[in-house]
Amino acid sequence: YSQQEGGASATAEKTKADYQKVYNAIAEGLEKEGYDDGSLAPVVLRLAWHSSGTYDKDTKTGGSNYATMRFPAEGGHGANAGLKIARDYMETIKKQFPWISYGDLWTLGGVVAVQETGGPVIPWRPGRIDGFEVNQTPDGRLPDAAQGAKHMRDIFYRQGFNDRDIVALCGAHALGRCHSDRSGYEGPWTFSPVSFSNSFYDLLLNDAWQWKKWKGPDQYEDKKTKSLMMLPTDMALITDSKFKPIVQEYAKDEEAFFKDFAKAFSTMIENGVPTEQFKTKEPWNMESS
Ligand code: ZEM
Repeated sequence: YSQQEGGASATAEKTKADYQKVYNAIAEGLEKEGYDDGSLAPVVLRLAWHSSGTYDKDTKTGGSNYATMRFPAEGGHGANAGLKIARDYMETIKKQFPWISYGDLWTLGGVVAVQETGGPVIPWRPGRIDGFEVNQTPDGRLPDAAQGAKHMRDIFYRQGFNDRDIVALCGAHALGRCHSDRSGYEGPWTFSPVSFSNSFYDLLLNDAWQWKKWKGPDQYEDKKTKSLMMLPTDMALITDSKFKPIVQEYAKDEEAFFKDFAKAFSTMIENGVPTEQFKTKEPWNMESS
């Protein structure tokens, strides 16, 4: 790739300013008229999460290090349906900055998506390397929305998270929507799906929810407008007696949610990356545009 920008200096040490340029390029292209709610931010965030959430702390496999969703087997896992849209968008950024690894690119995309939709600053640093097909993780490491609290704990404890982290991370459902042609589920969680806020918790607690009557998978709809949705796993956050008080706290205190989300998500996108691979000792706060 010697003709490309960065080609001549492909081996030179990159600085925070170089990564800020990548951040800015990702941010610039997120808006997309006619696509969903007008932004690629939600699906780009979902790519960062699904590329990181495969981590297993016991075997130290999975996680964002090797970006193995590039390969057909992992890319084809049911949970990853629809994420090609985000990977294709990221490929346009990779063309401009060929020196960045896919793992760094995709996790930085998650940071951009959160920050540019009004969420907290997510500490991030580079150092992930591109892996091989042999590094792919087996299917089944990501959560199944049809299940409940026990399954959520199984999946997130495996990644080293606790109950508070689980509740905070699930608040990302303030962003985006479900697509019947991807997961089978349908609809957004909030009235402002391109704005990162604590409104997921507020709606979950304070709206009345009922089972949606339809041919699709079991999901909830709000009684009042029937335009919002909750997954069975979302509902488990208020039926489980340990999760519920945390939902109540975040519904009242957006600052507490932002702080806890930033910490948990920053950890999630570093899981599985050997410490010595990171190019800086401390993560950076990238500037929002
Ligand atoms: Zn989600 N998520 N997620 N999630 N997610 C969907 C969409 C999005 C679960 C889940 O099954 C689903 C986290 C946790 C969990 C986002 C971010 C994060 C969809 C809809 C499903 C079914 C996919 C579709 O049809 O397009 C389950 C079961 C979870 C935990 C128990 C965590 C953690 C996230 C980030 C930190 C985002 C942003 C979306 C919206 C994607 C889009 O395209 O709009």
